[in-house]
Amino acid sequence: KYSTTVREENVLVSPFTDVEIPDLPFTKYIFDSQEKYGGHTALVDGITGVSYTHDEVRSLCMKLGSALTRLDITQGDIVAIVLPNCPEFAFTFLGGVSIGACVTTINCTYTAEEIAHQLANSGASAVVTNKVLLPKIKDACKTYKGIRHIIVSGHAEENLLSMEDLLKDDSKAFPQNVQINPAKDVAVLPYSSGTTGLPKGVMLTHRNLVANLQQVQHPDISCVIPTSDTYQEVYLGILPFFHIYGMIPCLAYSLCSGGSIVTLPTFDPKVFISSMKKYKVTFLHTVPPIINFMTHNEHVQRDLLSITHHVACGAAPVGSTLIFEFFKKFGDDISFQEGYGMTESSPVTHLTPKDNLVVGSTGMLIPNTYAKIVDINTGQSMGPDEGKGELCIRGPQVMKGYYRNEDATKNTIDKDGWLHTGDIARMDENENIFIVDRLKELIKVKGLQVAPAELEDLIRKHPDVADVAVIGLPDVRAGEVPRAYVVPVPGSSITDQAIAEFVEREVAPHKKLTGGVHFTDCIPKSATGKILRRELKAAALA
Ligand code: 4UV
Repeated sequence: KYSTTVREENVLVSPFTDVEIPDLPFTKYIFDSQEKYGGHTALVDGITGVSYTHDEVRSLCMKLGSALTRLDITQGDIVAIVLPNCPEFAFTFLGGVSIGACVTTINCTYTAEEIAHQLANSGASAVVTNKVLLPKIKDACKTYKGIRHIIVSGHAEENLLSMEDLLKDDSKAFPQNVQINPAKDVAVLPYSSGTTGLPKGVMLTHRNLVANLQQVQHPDISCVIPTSDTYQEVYLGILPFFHIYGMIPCLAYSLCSGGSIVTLPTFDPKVFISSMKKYKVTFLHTVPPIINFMTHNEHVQRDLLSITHHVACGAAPVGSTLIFEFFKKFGDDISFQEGYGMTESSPVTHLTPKDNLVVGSTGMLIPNTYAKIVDINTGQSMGPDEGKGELCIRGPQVMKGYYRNEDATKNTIDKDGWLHTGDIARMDENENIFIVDRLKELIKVKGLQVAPAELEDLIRKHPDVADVAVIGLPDVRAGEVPRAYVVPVPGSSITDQAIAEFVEREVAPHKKLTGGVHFTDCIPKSATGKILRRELKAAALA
């Protein structure tokens, strides 16, 4: 429709010099980096205080890789991890990927049904979990029969495999000659609903992940103080490792840059505050609800950040007002950085440059990355200050595609390699990006994804429901919350509470209909039957 020159005219190029992307498997990249930091602490279990050095982490990952190999888990197998943040998550994650298997990470607050769905969709052959979550996994395995091994951390039952035993492996079965093609082979398979529909497996190759780690280490962007004999960054691993933000910018970055990461399984305000102090956290990754909590909670005092030199925030809009309030409370000498990206881009595409925060902007393109802002009606790419449009991204961190879903892949990555983010952005004259709206259906609750289509499919199963639409509404604490509009079947006396409870029983807590259930006569739809969510949202906000 548009000539190449026109299409390419308004392509934005990163202002930073390109970085080199080593042609290495993801885990070799991490393990090689770790060699430099051998005796430094790498992982600390924030609850038990048990810690591991970088040398120990590498060795335990290889033991796990060897043990998985003995279990006949090999290149191409899918290993599912259903664990809260803990050192064992890292051992399994890197151990599995290092032998050429692909790891799919599952939200550990999911119900058995939700877990079964991801296990089945990914075709997982092994699952790693802990004692507490085991009953849910067993239930999930009644629905999905493809699991050959369940590995349990924390004293397994006799007939199951114990993580502790696997970690005693002598490493001798670790496959030395596994051939990984970094550009083609998929290392991790996190799930995302993308711009529409149900959650899909996002195929991130070894190269995608190595690229993103290299890109964010560019000296004009990275706020990390290098590890030395006298200094080491201490990160708080509070964002879930199953989500791309916790997995790559937090966990993997810490490991490859010689940091120490303290793992916490859930966000508990008291434990968060005490761990910040106890472990002397220097570098804090957050999502907007954590910034909101720190800014407005009376138990959080200014001195909580006395050791912390940097706070990063991303995964959802943080808002200028909150940032200014945050600075007012904690002082504006703290370095604050906002990041933007998606699971489909490994995740980072934009970061605010070091010492150059433009409040409200999610920053500039990171190295080796290109962007354009496309008019949603004409498809024409626009220049700075020409208005808002859909943000599209090209770069080495863009996923290979959605797993076993060519249609969704084609609808998201166009033939020229542009990833259509489904986010509406504008740009200022200095090429800072501002995310101003979301074109896609996605709802973000505390930075985590909720796919309206998934909740609609579930609610439609209720015998009293004739039709339904789910939208996200703004919420001070969670960022957004899901609300359902329901058309009851004629003559039904179903209550809003009954529907909310029906949903609550079937989904993870962050997907609950906290935004309420509203009854209506009809759901607004386009001529092709697509739910007009924007109309519902506009009416709700009006
Ligand atoms: O797929 P996902 O769940 O991925 C993420 C990624 C979080 C990141 C990425 C890069 C960082 O440097 C970082 O600190 C955190 O959450 O959801 C992707 C969608 O989340 C919204 C946007 O709608 C994406 O398409 N989103 C992510 N970051 C921002 C954001 C942001 N800074 N501001 C507004 N919306």
